[in-house]
Amino acid sequence: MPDGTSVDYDGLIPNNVGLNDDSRVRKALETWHPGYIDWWRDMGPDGFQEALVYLRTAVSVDATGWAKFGFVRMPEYKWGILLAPAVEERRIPFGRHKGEPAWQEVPGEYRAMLRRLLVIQGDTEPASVEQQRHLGATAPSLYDLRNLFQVNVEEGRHLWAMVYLLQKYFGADGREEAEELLRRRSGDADAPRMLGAFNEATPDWLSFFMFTTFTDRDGKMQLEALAQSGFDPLSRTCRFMLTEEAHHMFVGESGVGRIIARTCQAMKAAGLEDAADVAAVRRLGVIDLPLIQRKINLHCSLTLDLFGSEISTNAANAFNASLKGRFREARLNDDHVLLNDTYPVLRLVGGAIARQDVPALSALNMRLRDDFLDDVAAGVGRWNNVIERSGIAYRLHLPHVAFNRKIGEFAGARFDPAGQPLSADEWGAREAALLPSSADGEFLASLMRPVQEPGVFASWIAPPRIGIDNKPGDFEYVKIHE
Ligand code: BYC
Ligand code: FE
Ligand code: FE
Repeated sequence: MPDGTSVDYDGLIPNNVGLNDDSRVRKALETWHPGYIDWWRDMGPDGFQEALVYLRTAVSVDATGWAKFGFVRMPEYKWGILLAPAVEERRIPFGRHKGEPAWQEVPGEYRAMLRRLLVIQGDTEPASVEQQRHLGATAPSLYDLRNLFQVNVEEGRHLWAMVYLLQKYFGADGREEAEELLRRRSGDADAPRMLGAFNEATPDWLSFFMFTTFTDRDGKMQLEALAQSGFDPLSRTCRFMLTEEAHHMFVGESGVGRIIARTCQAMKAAGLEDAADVAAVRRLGVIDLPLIQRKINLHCSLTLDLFGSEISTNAANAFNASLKGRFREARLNDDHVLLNDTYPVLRLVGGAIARQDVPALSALNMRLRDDFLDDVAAGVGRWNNVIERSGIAYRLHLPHVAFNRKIGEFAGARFDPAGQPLSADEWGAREAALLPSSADGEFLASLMRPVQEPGVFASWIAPPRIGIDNKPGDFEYVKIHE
């Protein structure tokens, strides 16, 4: 039996799940592999398949030193199946089965529910790669290009993680789902990805950094909730995915932070104090702060939709079944069963926003969304610190949860980012100031020019403080023409 930490790195599929001794699953995965590589070549980073990229690859699940860095052509990346080490005698931490030994097999009565969770999780991973596939052509530096590709190959690995669970534990159904995961396409009219935000375009690098700040952070929260699962293989898979996820959020948050820093620096150098003087700021070749606010409004509201409805029996059932827990379940001070608890939720009552206490089990999507908002608010606070240190009077805000929603209580209702109701006319008059407009898109497109000289950065973004893997500022992170 594999001990859960030693990784077999020599075969086609690096793994610490003992694939060598499991010929059924190994064959299923080896059969799936060529289709995955075809998908990666068709739908992965456009134009850079032959480039040598300085990537980290997971080679161990040891908390210290789990990755190694080196130049790799992306189609040759070693996508491995890696589970975090087993916790000995692990017991289920929540729900109806709280206290029972964690399951090593899927309980029959929960097959359908678990399969659905795995498929939805798996679907988002390749979707994000598809959404980001054209960004390489306009990367503001080789450093950023490399970070994009790092995120992309790891999202590819996250797809492998879910496909492994489907193939290992769901037989023929799992194999079919694994094929479907390669068939659906982000934004496709006939076979779209499953969740709304994963069918949106990622047209420019500000969008990419916002996506990795907000939407990858939904990934973090959902993985944290699934890492609690009574189904131990899922718990271990998600725990290891979370170590990679931290970098995705770093890419996003530091990317936006560097854009803000550059804007403030250029404004100061030009003696420009008024952030609202957008035309003057844009003439400096940097991105105005009000546009950054509009991108926050868009990406935050799209991401809030990913948490599902405020009141959800799906979420209650998944928790009751001990399949999907809460953020940091073990640190919460309650009975972890929640049959007698309530939780406050914002609802739409007679056109107005009202706070209501509802049964806690039905409000689990909200609870996770609240934890998400706390987490992301800290990031926005760090962006505001950058602005404040520059001496420019401007603050960025998260939009109200009722703003621009397509799922749940506030779907289709009109509220401004402060949570004030708007008439249809008022919305029409203010929309261009609240969400990115086509003129914003054209301006951003005009800035998106590739910079491929080592150590050089586009006009609109500051260099990072330190390099990846402590490399010097002029390190050639991507060798495009090798
Ligand atoms: N779009 O009971 P409700 C990541 C459907 S991101 C379309 O409120 P539930 C990543 C819903 O399916 C993390 N449909 O929802 C990030 C249901 O349909 P049925 C991904 C939606 O089930 C960046 C109906 O509406 N992982 O990893 O409680 C880069 C009623 O819904 C949407 C997960 O999401 C939507 N937004 O909650 C790469 C974890 N929302 O059943 C990767 C697994 C709801 O009536 N998924 N619907 O046909 C889940 O836990 C849940 O499925 C959700 C939805 C939280 C997504
Ligand atoms: Fe992921
Ligand atoms: Fe991610």
